[in-house]
Amino acid sequence: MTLFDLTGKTALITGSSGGLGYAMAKGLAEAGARVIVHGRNTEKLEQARQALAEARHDVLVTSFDVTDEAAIERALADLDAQGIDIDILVNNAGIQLRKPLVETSHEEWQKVLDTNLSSTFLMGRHVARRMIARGQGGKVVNIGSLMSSVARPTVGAYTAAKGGVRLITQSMAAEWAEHGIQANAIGPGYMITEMTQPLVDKPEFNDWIINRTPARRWGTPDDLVGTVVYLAAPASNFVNGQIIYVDGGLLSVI
Ligand code: GCO
Ligand code: CA
Repeated sequence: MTLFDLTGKTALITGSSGGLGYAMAKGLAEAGARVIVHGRNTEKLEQARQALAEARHDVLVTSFDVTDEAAIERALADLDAQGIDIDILVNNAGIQLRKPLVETSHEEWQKVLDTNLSSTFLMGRHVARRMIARGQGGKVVNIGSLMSSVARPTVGAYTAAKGGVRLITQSMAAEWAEHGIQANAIGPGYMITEMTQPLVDKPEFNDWIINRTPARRWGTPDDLVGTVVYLAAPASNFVNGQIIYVDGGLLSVI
């Protein structure tokens, strides 16, 4: 088994019918994993499945609300019934809300925290219980953000949630490392996706990113592939509770 070979492993990536999630699913498949693509939009999900199947990858799909624990349990029970074990869980599903805190309603706050943070707890809880029972270890990769450690105006709920992703990752490491499970996080910088396209289209924001990022460019979803394969592979078997920022150097330079 080479350090980066995922052959024989099954990876479930939440929110993977497009954007960062799809790029990570494709990268994990290219490293040999069977991938379970997840999303709520069945049309986008089918397109993702077809694209991966045409590239001759072993791909399955599943669709459920990551904030609905009963739906999660049903989806995982369905995989159990097919004898499918999840070896690698990538908690990627998330939403953004760009609004000043003083204008953010409690409902809006709750939805962002549920989708971006509670989902990671719920998926982690139900998958780790299976990994621990199976006794073969496993990998959990939680997708945080630059906002797991720094803030900017108007993304307060998202930032609080992504800060929580960083610390729930450390909590997972604290409790699950002894079971051979490595739980780590990735903190994507400013990557071009549907979520950030409105920012790319704003000349003043785009200029700020180019000048503020040492690499002088936006990231692309493919910039995450190497890091997610590393954290899903034997190469990271003694790495736990870490967050790796894939941000072109932005966080390291004032
Ligand atoms: C924003 C962006 C960021 C990025 C990403 C950066 O409005 O500032 O949406 O939050 O999405 O999370 O790491
Ligand atoms: Ca297996």
